[in-house]
Amino acid sequence: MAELILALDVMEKERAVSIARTCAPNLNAIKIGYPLVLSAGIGIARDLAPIGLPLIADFKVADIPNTNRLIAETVFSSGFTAIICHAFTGRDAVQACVDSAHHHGGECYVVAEMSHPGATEFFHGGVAERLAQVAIACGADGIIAPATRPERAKKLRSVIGSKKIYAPGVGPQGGDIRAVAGIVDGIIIGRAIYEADDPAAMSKDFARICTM
Ligand code: NUP
Repeated sequence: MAELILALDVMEKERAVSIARTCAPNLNAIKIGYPLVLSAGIGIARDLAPIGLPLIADFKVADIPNTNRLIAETVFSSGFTAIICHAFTGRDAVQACVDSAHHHGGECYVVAEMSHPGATEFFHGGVAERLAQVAIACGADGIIAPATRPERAKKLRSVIGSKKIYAPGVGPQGGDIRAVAGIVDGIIIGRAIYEADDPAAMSKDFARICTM
């Protein structure tokens, strides 16, 4: 059984809140990234808070430890409950995000391998496995692995054990939810839900598959 996480990459605040509200009964969390935060402001976390779902800040934080810490502090004091960071920056930089997250009672997820086709240019030859190991060494709560490559999610499962795997890439990126739902802990879905004629009905369908 996997969680369903809505990737809310909608640019208008009112539309974002409305879609989140209507899909909420079928969701386990909402993921917000640069598109919505840059257009609506970081206060979007407070606008979405009444819905009562965990809010994941997908900022793929990738800076020096002090800057990562400053970003993470802002994320958590703005009302988010989890943050996503990169790990190619090294263990100290990831640790800054994990420490800040845990200090605030939140979670930190580390990108192990990305879902788009170009990701294989650098994420190959054991790189993702090493990034997943950094996540474990830092005490992160889980990793991001591609729903577009279920065999890779499976391989990364063998590296991270019972830590969580959240997987984006279902729908327009080509991933099939049925192929990954049994492997990962959460499926991240954006366009296939928020661009649907009926986002609530579509999220309900995905949620049903997640629980099968
Ligand atoms: O490897 C990744 N792939 C990916 O698509 C890591 C991500 N964080 N994402 C995000 O997941 C991406 O930025 C978007 O917010 C969401 C997928 O959206 P969609 O393809 O379902 O619309």
